Amino acid sequence: MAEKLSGEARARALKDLSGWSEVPGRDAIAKSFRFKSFNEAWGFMSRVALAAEKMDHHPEWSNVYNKVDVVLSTHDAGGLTEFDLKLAAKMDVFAKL
Ligand code: H2B
Repeated sequence: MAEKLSGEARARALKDLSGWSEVPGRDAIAKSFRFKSFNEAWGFMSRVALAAEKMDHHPEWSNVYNKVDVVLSTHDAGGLTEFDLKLAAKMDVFAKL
């Protein structure tokens, strides 16, 4: 099972991600993605869904029209792990497509 990130490794990893912030009161990160339309938001979600299934690591998210709010945390570990950082980085790439 993935280890929870802590200390310096955690701080360094968070610094490398842009637009993600720590969730108050929870060992998790969040980002709100905005697109031009529902169609683009859904395209993003479809790409993320395929990557998440492949990784067996899934986002907590909600969608309203062109906005997708995402929270990432590793439930099995009870906090932030390498998997969350990998999925966050993929999401950032997909959001720019
Ligand atoms: N996603 C996330 N975000 N955290 C997990 O701990 C997790 C997951 N565990 N997706 C996976 C599925 C696990 O429940 C299955 C059984 O592999």
